Amino acid sequence: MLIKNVFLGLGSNLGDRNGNLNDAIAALVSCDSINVTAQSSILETEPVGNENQGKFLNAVIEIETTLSPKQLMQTCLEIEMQQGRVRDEKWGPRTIDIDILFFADQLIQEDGLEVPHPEAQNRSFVLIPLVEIAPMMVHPTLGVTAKAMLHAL
Ligand code: GSY
Repeated sequence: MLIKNVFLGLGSNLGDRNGNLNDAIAALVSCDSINVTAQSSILETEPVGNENQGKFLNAVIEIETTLSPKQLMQTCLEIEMQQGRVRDEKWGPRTIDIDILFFADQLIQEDGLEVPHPEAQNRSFVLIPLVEIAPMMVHPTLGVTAKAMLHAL
């Protein structure tokens, strides 16, 4: 089944940050089971969590997919690994991070996967690019638009 209104957040603060984001998007585009339907601008953001690291480049993309949430998470992890992501420090620097922010209006709580992303509404590096591509999308549990979430920050 094709699921629309799926949003992914991408971030990089190591190496060729712009290249890392574009490579990750190209890898997602090349998946038969994923159709990228919108892509935000890339913006530079101050690090959140551990401030003692370099600035990030962030973007949000909208996709439609036939993958399940777990399969999509696995695909994102594989792309991260292909791009040399080492998962060591929780809030540490990373070549590429791909988070599932929203999977249509589905609520998912499985080991290693929580959707909607529990911090999405608190992060301007998520909300600014999200509002650029989908200002009127509604958070499935908070019941407010992306635009309203950004306004509330
Ligand atoms: O959660 C994503 C990784 N990450 C980021 C990020 O992508 N952007 C900014 N600005 N700060 C971050 N802290 C972490 S962890």
